[in-house]
Amino acid sequence: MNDLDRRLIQVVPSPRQLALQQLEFYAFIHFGMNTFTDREWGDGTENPSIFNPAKLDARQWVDAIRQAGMKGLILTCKHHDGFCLWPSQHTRHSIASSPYRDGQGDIVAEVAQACREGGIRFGIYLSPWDRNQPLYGTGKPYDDYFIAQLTELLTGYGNIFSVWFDGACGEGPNGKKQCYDWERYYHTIRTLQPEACIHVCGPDVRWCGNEAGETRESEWSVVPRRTADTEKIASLSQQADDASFRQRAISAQDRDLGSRRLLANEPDLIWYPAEVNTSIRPGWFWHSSENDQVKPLEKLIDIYEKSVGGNATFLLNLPPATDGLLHTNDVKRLKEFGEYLESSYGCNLIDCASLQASAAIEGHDIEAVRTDDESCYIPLVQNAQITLTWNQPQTIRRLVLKEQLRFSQRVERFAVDAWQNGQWQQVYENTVIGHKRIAVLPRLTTTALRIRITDSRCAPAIRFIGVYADK
Ligand code: FUL
Repeated sequence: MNDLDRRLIQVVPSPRQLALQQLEFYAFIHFGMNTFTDREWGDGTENPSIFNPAKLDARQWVDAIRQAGMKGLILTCKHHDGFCLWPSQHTRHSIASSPYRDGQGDIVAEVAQACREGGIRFGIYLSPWDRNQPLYGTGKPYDDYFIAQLTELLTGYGNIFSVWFDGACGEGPNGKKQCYDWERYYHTIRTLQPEACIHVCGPDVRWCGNEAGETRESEWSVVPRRTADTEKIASLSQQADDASFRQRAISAQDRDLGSRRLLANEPDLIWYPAEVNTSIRPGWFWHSSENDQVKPLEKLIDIYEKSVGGNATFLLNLPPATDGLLHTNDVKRLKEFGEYLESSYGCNLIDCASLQASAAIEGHDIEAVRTDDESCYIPLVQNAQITLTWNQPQTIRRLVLKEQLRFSQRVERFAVDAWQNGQWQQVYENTVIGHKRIAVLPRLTTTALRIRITDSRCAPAIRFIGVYADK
């Protein structure tokens, strides 16, 4: 084992990062003042009197989310316009000043409760950029305000799995400059909700770098620590002007964040997995003009297979309409998506295959990969091969591989062969496995598949193998 590989495999996920990666697929809900003004960014001058989602039913959101196979929901409790979906004690720019439930409503509470009842994890989005709050741009007084709001959300609504910090700030060069005290924000979250992951402008989950649903082919989880500065730079205009700060950052758009070649010169490495966020429609908020622009099923499948199946998590945004409900077109698409997941991944053909590992480490049984259980895995020697054989020919379309992340990510490259016309033929090749790789194979019928780990950071540990027919 060389020194670099030894160093790389020491970087492992925290329990909260592992738990998030296992959720795989969860929803964003963008709902607020913009829903009523038909805009994407409000300027903070909106009158709360226009906010009145007459039929709001958070259970409808949660049902649609569950049907799609998602396991969590992150709500925009406050977007850039500063309007709060809960009756914050620290501003009048909130639901308490709106006609919704005669000013007695609390949408954060309604959603948190619907999530609890539906078995869906609940998370919060709280925009650091606040265009309504007069304290914004004053430094510590705004940080105090932000911490006070964060504290309300982290103490009043049960268990929180995610705090999503957006880096967006459109103040421009002549606008207000607020230098956020990130470390203080993180400390508050760690103290009040230690299991919550802090996303994007935070240390636990990184933004994939686009909002179109694209995932890198190699989405590494072990990356340089300076990658975590990227989003903060976008939001901190003062620091963005500072060349040395900028130099330390790696752009979220860079193609390579974690190859051995890049990491070899990096002194400080972190576990920082990618999240792919996109909206089911063109906008993040609901616009009646976009009711017929719900992403096609095929597009959602493609994004899912590349994100969840490419070692990232998938955060899909669903924007409720002015009546407070998800539109029927969105609900229908989510149901179709859930049915697709069920029919495509419901039956693992490994159940009727026999397994053989060319080089498992002694004392371990290859049979462990049949169980999709966090604790099971098979440690292999380097360049190992796993062969799956069936008595009857199988029509196979997808192969799922998972690594045991407790030992970091180790697979650098792997290939898949199918037994075709009396010989092995390579049908797939890729780099990262990590939490999950979904390999979409060319349509094939075969009696055997062979997985070859062709390069790895030390001996790889494979946690799960799934083989699925074409649907
Ligand atoms: C961006 C925001 O400006 C958008 O409005 C949206 O919330 C998206 C998820 O993040 O930075």
